[in-house]
Amino acid sequence: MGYILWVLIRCLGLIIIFNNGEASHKAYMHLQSTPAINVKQVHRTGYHFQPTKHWINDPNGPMYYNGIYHLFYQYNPKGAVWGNIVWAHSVSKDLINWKKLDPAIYPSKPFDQFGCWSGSATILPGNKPVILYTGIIDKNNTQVQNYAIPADLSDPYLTKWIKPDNNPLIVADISVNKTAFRDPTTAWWSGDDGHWRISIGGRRRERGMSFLYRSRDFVHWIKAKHPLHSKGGTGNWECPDFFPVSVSGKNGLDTSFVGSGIKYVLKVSLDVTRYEYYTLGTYSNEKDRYVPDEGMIDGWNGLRYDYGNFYASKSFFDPSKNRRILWGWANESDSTNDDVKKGWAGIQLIPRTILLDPNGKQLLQWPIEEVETLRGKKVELSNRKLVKGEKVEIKGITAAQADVDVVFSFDSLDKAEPFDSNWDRYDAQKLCSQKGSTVEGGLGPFGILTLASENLEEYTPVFFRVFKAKDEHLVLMCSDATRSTLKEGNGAYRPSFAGFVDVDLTEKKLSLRSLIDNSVVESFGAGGKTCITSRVYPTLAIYGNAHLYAFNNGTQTIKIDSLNAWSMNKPLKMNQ
Ligand SMILES: *[C@@H]1O[C@H](CO)[C@@H](O)[C@H](O)[C@H]1NC(C)=O
Ligand SMILES: *[C@@H]1O[C@H](CO)[C@@H](O)[C@H](O)[C@H]1NC(C)=O
Ligand SMILES: *[C@@H]1O[C@H](CO)[C@@H](O)[C@H](O)[C@H]1NC(C)=O
Ligand SMILES: *[C@H]1O[C@@H](CO)[C@H](O)[C@@H](O)[C@@H]1NC(C)=O
Repeated sequence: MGYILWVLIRCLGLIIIFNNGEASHKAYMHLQSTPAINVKQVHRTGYHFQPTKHWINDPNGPMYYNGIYHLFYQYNPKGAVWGNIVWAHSVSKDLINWKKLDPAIYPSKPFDQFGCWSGSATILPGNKPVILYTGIIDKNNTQVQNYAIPADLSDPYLTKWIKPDNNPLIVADISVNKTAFRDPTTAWWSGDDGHWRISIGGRRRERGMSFLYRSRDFVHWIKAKHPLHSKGGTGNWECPDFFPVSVSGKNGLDTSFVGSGIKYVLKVSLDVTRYEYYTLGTYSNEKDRYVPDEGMIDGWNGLRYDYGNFYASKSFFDPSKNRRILWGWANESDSTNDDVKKGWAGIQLIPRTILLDPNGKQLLQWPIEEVETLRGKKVELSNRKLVKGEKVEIKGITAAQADVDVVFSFDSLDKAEPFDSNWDRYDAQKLCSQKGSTVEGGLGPFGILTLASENLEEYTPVFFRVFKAKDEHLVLMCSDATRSTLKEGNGAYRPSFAGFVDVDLTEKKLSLRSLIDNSVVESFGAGGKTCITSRVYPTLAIYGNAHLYAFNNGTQTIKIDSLNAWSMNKPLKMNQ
């Protein structure tokens, strides 16, 4: 069962790929313990969560406990590539200002000596937090599930964590592939039968799977006969997240909530595509099975949290504001070589609140309200027409670090381009690569140009384009990194990320909000129905030389109903 499957020689030297060549994390052995010599500041974010240096990936065990938000995350303390992973730990009172603590969990025991991978937190009755995480126990990448508890519940920051000796709690039985058995969820409590449940990601051959385990005491766990859910042909499932959403309410729900008027969300991170997919469905306590709603697409044509750089996300319930908050990780889009030179790689995206769309068919995500406290200088624009080929500069704010919220309107849908029936309805990204911002259209492309240089040598457009299909209009939303940088880069990763927006066009309006932060553009279309995150590395459009425009390249005149844009401040304390 060798885990070293491919050994490639590249310009960087030896690269070893885990997991049968599926993406996961490439291990650049010789760079794993090469500390950053100097940390390059350009392209570092101003208001996103980032440690001062080195590699980060998955957010882990987010929770709110006694007035403090905790964020743990996968971190390499020794270098800017994946490796030496520990659970780094930061705390905050407002989800904006962060204080860095010592790593909470790191390899030290037989049940985790080869790695402390992702997991979740649960607050047990009596207000007792517990973390479940995946431990790697040997060189063959064998995965087990462990728990850790705070050493001192009276320490407001829960600085120290203990890994009791009765670990591991769960080892793979014979039916489970033990090298694809990881990322336990927050536990939920079913109410009637007195059992806790958790789910763990994995696979059975090419069938992606979310295993289900039950326990009465949180120590003895028994695998349920059936997984919570599975789907053939989707490959390994990582980082499952399972939680209820309210059908009509405006509040988030605790993971253990039991009652009527709810739907469930099952999200999985597909290792094969490196995107996250979710379905909405029902879950019954008695059967202990999750069933996606009729019409939900289960697999990589399905709904995504984000159509760009967003992976391994995890949500938690925040009882202080009765909301469910989602944390997601964005990796870099530059090369490993660049990451080593920068001395850092990976950011956590701005936390998002999650609610069910009133249409019941998808989720809505929106940046947490706290991010608005960072808004500084504001500029506004309203009732501004944009004819074909026109663009207007949004001046007076720091365009490299900004929050932009705009509502576009148009008088008619008549000029929407026909949607060719040969196009793949599910490959929005391909369509966006053919119908980019420079390709004249009818209704659209219109939107904003972020991180743009003065003469548009570089820019990352975020825009809509409306098509007329047989009996409906299709709204394409793109965040296109193709022209984001002048930097040479054969084969560099500069995707034209895109998704369709399931929005009612009766009012002939489309809204767009983008959080722009030096090397990241996080965009929310139509109030958070479709979200796209891009990582980009401009060479000219940096700091004070970045510009922001609104544009229209379609024959249909567009109106900016309202546009509000703010310079964004840095938090006073970011994880120093
Ligand atoms: C790892 O796998 C190899 C090949 O199957 C086996 O010979 C070896 O004993 C395993 N090592 C451990 C520590 O499990
Ligand atoms: C077990 O999982 C690993 C990692 O995803 C994969 O490489 C291997 O092929 C799987 N084994 C089987 C029998 O499916
Ligand atoms: C609009 O289209 C023209 C002509 O193709 C192109 O030169 C211009 O760059 C486009 N604008 C944007 C923002 O892409
Ligand atoms: C982020 O980096 C790009 C470029 O290297 C890869 O193509 C993506 O697969 C990767 N995404 C994740 C989630 O690892």
